[in-house]
Amino acid sequence: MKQLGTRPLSIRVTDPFWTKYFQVVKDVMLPFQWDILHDRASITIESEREDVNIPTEKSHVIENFKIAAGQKDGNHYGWLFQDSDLYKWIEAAANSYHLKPDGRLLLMMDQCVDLIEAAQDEDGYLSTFYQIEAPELKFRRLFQSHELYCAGHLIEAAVAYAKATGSHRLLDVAERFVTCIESSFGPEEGKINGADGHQEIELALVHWYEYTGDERYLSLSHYFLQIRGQDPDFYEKQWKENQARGLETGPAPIINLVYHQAHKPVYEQTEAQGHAVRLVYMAQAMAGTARHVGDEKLLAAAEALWHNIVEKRMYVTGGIGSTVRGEAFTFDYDLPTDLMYCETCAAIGLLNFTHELQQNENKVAYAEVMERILYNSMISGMSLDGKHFFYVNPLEVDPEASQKNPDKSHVKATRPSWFGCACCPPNLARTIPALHRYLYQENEEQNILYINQWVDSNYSSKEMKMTQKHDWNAQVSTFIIHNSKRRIFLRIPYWLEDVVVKVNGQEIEREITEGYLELNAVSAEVVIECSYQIPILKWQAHPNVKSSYGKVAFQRGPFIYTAEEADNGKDLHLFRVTGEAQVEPLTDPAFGTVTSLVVPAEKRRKTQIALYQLHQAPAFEPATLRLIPYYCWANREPGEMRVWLEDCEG
Ligand code: FUB
Ligand code: ZN
Repeated sequence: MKQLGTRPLSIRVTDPFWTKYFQVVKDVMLPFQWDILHDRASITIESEREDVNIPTEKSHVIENFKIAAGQKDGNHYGWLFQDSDLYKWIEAAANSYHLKPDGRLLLMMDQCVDLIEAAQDEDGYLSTFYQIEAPELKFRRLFQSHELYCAGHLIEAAVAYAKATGSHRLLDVAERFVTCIESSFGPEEGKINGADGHQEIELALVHWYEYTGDERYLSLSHYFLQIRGQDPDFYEKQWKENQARGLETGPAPIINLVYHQAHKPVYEQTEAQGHAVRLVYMAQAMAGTARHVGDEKLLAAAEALWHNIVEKRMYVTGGIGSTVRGEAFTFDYDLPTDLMYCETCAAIGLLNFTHELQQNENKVAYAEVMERILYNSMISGMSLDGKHFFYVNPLEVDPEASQKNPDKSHVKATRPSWFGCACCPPNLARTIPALHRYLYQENEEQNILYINQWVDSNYSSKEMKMTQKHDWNAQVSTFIIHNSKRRIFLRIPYWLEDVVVKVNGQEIEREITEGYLELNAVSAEVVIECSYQIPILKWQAHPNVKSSYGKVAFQRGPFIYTAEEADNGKDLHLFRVTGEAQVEPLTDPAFGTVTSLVVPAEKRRKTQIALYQLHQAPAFEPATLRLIPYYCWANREPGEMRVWLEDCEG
């Protein structure tokens, strides 16, 4: 492989809100997760939902690799995709290292690479479960095997590691695995003509192509997307073939094709159905592959999926997945707030899918959805100490119901340290230090730089340099642009009002077109200063959203707000909002100082004793509700939480 080397970052995030998270990832999450992967952390691993089959005894990830490498004896432990926890950890470490090189991190990553190299089979195959437990079933149980899912995470880790360190060692491992995959999959006689039950390799191949320019990876991604759902019987046929060969396959599986998005060709999938993470990973790959190969039909299908999600199936927090059954989408406007799934990985998947579409065509709607996820459904997935995580991100919690109603066993009131299925924590660790990806969008053909997110950062390219800095208390933002050869489109967030823009001290009056202000910044240094108000916004849901209709959800800046028992006492369902909210700083050891909202409300008196009584007019007492940013919830003592509040105007 030709040496491509490191990729210096052209964007540096300096924002205090986010740099605090980068620090937590580097100083806390990476070492903490490292210890867990090595089974030396004293933590309790929890089931993500009530299910005795979830492996919660240990992680065993490193052990699995050691056993596969022949360095130890033993059995595989954990999910079929346990390997992906290590790949995601490496990607997280590489992304962190890219922000700031660190000798210790490099050593830890290199140690992982040594182990992965050692575990790889001669022919390039790599999946510790199958290597240890069932070599005869390699690539023969694709509906559930996750072999290509893990290959995808290996590729993503390898690309991140190469970009950050310049070393191609892990890419070489990935290359050997992909060569093995290419020789096993394809339309040719004797090969497997189908795709993995969990999409991931497709999007990773797109990243690999973008790093190397090698079209082989793009073709393979295109192939896996094109073959998906072409033969709905593919997985069943594989199983029957195994049986015919006398292979130990276990009882006949029930294969839900919709869950795997394998019920019809991806070109025809315009509604988000099935497992949410799988869907968004697939859609991300569709958008990326389509862009590079010029497959317009594929792009149109990806766009249709995106519209269906954000217009009919996304929570106000940016979360997706309405049911625990199959961790899946359900139907339009079905957005229950207390039973939902809203997996952290699904939020990250939608972020990346949206970002992929943004690279096809910059649109303000994409920037807004990415922002909604980043500040809400994504970071709510972790506690501020970096050692506790949510898999499921609810919009309404009653801890007693979570404990005693088995249908709500997935809706946790506190963040566990780790899960039997640990997909989410390392997903957060790899995404947070990659924040810079989502801030700007270049359009070379039209010579435009879009400033999509208002995040303190420095941007530099051969066409220009710029710095953006925000003082949210003073309500002033400054963008300093040097020597721009680009046209600049500055997104004016919908959550600002009375925006006054000055260019080099001169107020300008220009129309905001489709969410952006076009700026002329050709001279040596242009200083753009924006002053504004940050109003408190209220959201209402479409009348078809039965769970939230008639209620109100608050937002200020990019943050959705929520009420917690810690500030308001119990029975949040008995409050109703009566007036306009005010901002008030709130300091708590759990989250430092944040802007809280104080909302005039009234609380229904609980005078009724009988379970049912003939209707009487309710009595209310005056009250106030204090709301905190949603991402801060569950950092204090466990209690009720509620995003959508009863509204007396509802
Ligand atoms: O199957 C691998 C990962 O585990 C999925 O992406 C998550 O939803 C979790 O089920
Ligand atoms: Zn997850």
